[in-house]
Amino acid sequence: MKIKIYLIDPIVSEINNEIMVSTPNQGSYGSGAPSGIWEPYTMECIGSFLKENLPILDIHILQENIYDHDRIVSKLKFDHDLNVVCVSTYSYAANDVISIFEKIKDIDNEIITVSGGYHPSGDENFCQNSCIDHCILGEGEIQMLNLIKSLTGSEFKNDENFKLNMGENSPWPIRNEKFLKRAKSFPLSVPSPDKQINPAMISYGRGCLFNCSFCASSLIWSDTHTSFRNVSDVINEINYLKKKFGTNSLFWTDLALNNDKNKLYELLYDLSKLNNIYSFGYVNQNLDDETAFKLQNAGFRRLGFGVEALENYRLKKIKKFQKLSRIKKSLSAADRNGIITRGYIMMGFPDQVPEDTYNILENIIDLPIDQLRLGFYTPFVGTSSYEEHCDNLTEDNNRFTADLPVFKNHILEEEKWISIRKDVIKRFYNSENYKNRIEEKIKEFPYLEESFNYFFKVLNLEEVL
Ligand code: B12
Ligand code: SF4
Repeated sequence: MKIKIYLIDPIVSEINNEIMVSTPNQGSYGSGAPSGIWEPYTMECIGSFLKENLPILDIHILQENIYDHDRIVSKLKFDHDLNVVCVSTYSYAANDVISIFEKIKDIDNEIITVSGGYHPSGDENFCQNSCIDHCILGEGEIQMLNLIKSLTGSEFKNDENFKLNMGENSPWPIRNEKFLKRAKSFPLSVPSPDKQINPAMISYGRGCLFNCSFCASSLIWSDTHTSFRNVSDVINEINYLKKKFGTNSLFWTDLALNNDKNKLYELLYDLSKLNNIYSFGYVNQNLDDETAFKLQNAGFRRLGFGVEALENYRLKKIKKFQKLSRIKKSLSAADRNGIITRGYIMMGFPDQVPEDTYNILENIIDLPIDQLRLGFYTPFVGTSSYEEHCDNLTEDNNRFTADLPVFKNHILEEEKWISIRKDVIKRFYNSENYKNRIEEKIKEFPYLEESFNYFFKVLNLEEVL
C-alpha cells in the first residue's frame, strides 16, 4: 500500500526588515518582541521518527501560513492509496485547522485528517469535530506511528501514557535547507540576524517539573521527570548541521536548560569545545554565576527568562516556585557574564485595569532585561488557569496568541490596553537606565555591539526609539 503523509507546520508571518517574522493577529511590534520564523521542527521530529520506523512512507513537510486555507489545500496532492494530512494545532489556529480539514473532506472524504499538539491536547470538545478523524494527545512520535500502523491493518492502541518522554531515543529531525535558509533568530541575537547562517532548532531534554498554572507544557510532556538525549548524540547532530549547512546559530527548545544542573554541565562541557556556533535557550530562576559563565563559555549568547509577573503574591498564584528576587539574581548572572537577556512579562491579569501596566514599567526598569516581551496573560485551554477563568474568557480561539487580551471584560478596552502597552515598551527602551546599562554592557563585552546596533535599527524602524 502506498501511503502519503503531509505534516503541516502552521505559521502566521509577515516580512519585516527582509526577515519572516511570526505575527499571529498582531502588528509586528505588538508585544515588543517579534520572533523570526524557525524551521518546522515539530514536524521534522515526527517525520523522522515515522521514516525510521516505516521507511516506505512518502512524507512531505510543509510550513504554511495557516490563514491561507486555499493555498494550503491547493498544495496537497492526493495521489496515493492512503493519504493522511496532519496539522500541528495551536489554539490561535484551531478554527483554521477545522476550515482546512472541512475543505479536504469536501475533496475526498476518505482522506485521513489528524490534529496534534497543544490545542487538541487541552480541548476535548475540539476533538469531537466531525472533520477531524484523529486527535493525537501529548508527545506525538509514538502515537503517530501507532496510528499509521493501525491505518494499514494493525490494531490501533492509543497509548494511555501519552506523555512518553521518548526524547532520549529520538532520531535527528529531517532537515531541509529551504526551511533553514529563511529561519532567523530575530531581532536581538548573536550573531546578528544578517550574520546568521542556516539557524537550526535543537533539543537536549523534554519535560518540566514545575507545573505552573498558566503553562500548557504539562499537556504534552511529563511533569514528573525530564528525559535527556545522550550528549554525544547532540554534539554529533550539531557537527552535522555545521558541516552540511554551515549552521552558526541554534535555538534550544528545552523548557528550561538549567532544570537539571548536572545534565546541563555535561552538555556544556562538550559544547564548549565547538567553535563558531552560538545558542539561544530558556532558563529558570535558579541561574547562578557559575552556570551563566559555563553557558557563555559554551556559546550561549542569549537567554530567555519567564519573569511573568512582578509581584510576589501574583507569582505565588501562577508560578509558585518563583520569587522576584531570585529571577532578578538570575537575570543579573546572565547580564554580568555577557549574555543577552530576553524577559517575558505578562500583563492584563483579570484583576488589573489597563493603567496598572504603568506600575509594571516602574519595576521592569530596574531589571537587567535587554529585550522585553510584554504579552497578555493567556490561560491556554487545558491548564488550571483556564479552569479558573473559563467563564470570563473569550470563546474566540484566534485571540489566543498572548498578544491580545482574552478576558471578556478586557476586550472591551482593547485599544486602551494596546496603546498603553506600546507606551510602556517605548518608555522602557528610552529610559536612561536602559540606555546606560546597554552602553556599559557593550563596553565590557564588545562582541555584543553589532547585535545591539542591529536591534536599535529595528527599534528605530518600528518607531520605538
Ligand atoms: C519554538 C517555539 C516558537 C517559535 C516557532 C518555531 C517555528 N517553527 O517557527 C517562535 C519563537 C517563532 C514561536 C512563536 C509563537 N509561539 Co511558540 N513556542 C515555541 C516553543 C518554545 C517550542 C516548540 C517546539 O518546537 N518544541 C519542540 C517540539 C518537538 O515539541 P512540540 O512542538 O510541542 O511537538 C510535540 C507535541 O506537541 C506533539 N505535536 C505537536 N504538533 C503535533 C501535530 C501532530 C499531527 C502530532 C501527531 C503531534 C504533534 O508531538 C510533538 C513531538 O513530540 C513552545 C514552548 C515549548 N517549549 O514547547 C512555544 C509555544 C508552542 N508557542 C506558543 C505560542 C502561543 C506562540 C505564538 C502565538 C506567540 C506569539 N504571540 O508570537 C507564536 C506563533 C508562531 C507561529 N506559528 O506563527 C504556545 C502555544 C500555546 C497554545 N496552546 O497554542 C507555546 C506552547 C508556548 C506557551 N505560551 O505556552 N514559538
Ligand atoms: S512556565 Fe516554564 S517553569 Fe513553568 S511549567 Fe511552564 S516551562 Fe516549566
